[in-house]
Amino acid sequence: MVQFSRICFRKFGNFVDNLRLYVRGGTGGMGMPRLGGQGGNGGDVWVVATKNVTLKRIKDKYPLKRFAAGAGVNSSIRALKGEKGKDQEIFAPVGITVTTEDGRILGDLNAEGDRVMVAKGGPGGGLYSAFEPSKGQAKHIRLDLKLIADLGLVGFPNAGKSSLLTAMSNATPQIASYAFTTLKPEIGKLMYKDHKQISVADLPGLIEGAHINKGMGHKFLKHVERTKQLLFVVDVCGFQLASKTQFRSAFEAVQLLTKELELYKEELVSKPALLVVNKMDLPEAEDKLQELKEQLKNPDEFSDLLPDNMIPKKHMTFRQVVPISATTGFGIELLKSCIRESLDDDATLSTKAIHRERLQALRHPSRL
Ligand SMILES: Nc1nc2c(ncn2[C@@H]2O[C@H](COP(=O)(O)OP(=O)(O)OP(=O)(O)O)[C@@H](O)[C@H]2O)c(=O)[nH]1
Ligand SMILES: [Mg+2]
Repeated sequence: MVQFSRICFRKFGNFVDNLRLYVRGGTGGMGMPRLGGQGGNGGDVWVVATKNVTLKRIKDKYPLKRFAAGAGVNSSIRALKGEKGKDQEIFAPVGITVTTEDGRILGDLNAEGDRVMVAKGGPGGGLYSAFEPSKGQAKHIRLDLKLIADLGLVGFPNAGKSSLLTAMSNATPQIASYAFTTLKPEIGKLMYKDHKQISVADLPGLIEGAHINKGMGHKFLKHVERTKQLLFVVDVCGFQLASKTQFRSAFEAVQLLTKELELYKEELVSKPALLVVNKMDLPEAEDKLQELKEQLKNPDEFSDLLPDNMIPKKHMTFRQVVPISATTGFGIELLKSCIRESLDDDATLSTKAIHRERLQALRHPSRL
């Protein structure tokens, strides 16, 4: 098992969901004082959304991660107005946000062909600059892969997250009996009879210490941050990562997952969440489910097996606890309706809040 995870960690290194690049616009061309000639502007650098490109491919193809546009052409006797320098296009995947290094958003690439200018070329030299050209803008930018789903699956490895996604949706993630089968996020769509669709992100399993980058680490907690609600998935029989690590019951798994979220960002623990108790087809599952439910009623009483620093400050409040078996299909339809209900409830609440705000604004415009 341990060996397996090592191999997987190495493989995991292949998935890149953000990239830092250096970009520089072209320098302007020289003007010509004698004849009043204007140098060409430097070329600009663009990020362009393109099909079949991954951040990993950009990283491999351009290991220096530097992109510079061409210089503007100097003014000459044959062409008093110099030509503009060649633009540089960086082909990037659809679904990324382009930001400056300090997080200011420069633009989103949501559809193929969308483009964002990231570094402007310097103006060519001319009358107003004593014929001296300027340098192009130069900066570091970040490309950040967005993964926006309504729901994020949160669980230890092997809990059956991918099996659940397969049972509920059209997605076909890899499923296997070893830990860390899922190495990168995958989105599945839940379809409802009235054509409503809900997207669910299958995320790699978290382990104790995820917040300090153990296992898949921070990388994926960031995606949890972006989903509207959370779907905790636990194995009713508990979990053990390797023979040397401690066995954790379903209840402890819930506590540890909560702690990992809390340590990463405390607000995550307040997100609306459902708890899915999987593998109900296994022997003694029913008894274990009852035990878990009891423990969840009084979490403080049952946390004694966990080290103090792994007991969450605040417990997750689950809107529902839904027992299922991803293998036999037991409970899947019920879960789908619980998910729908939970998201619909929130949507109604936020519409009401917006209406209330507008009403307030109409009544007391001065308070705005
Ligand atoms: N008995 C039983 N086994 C299940 C059930 N759901 C999943 N499994 C098995 O549990 C193992 C792990 O399932 P996955 O769906 O890959 O688990 P995961 O949570 O996605 O795991 P990682 O991707 O490693 O985080 C596989 O061997 C599945 O066949 C279930 O309802 N009952
Ligand atoms: Mg998986």
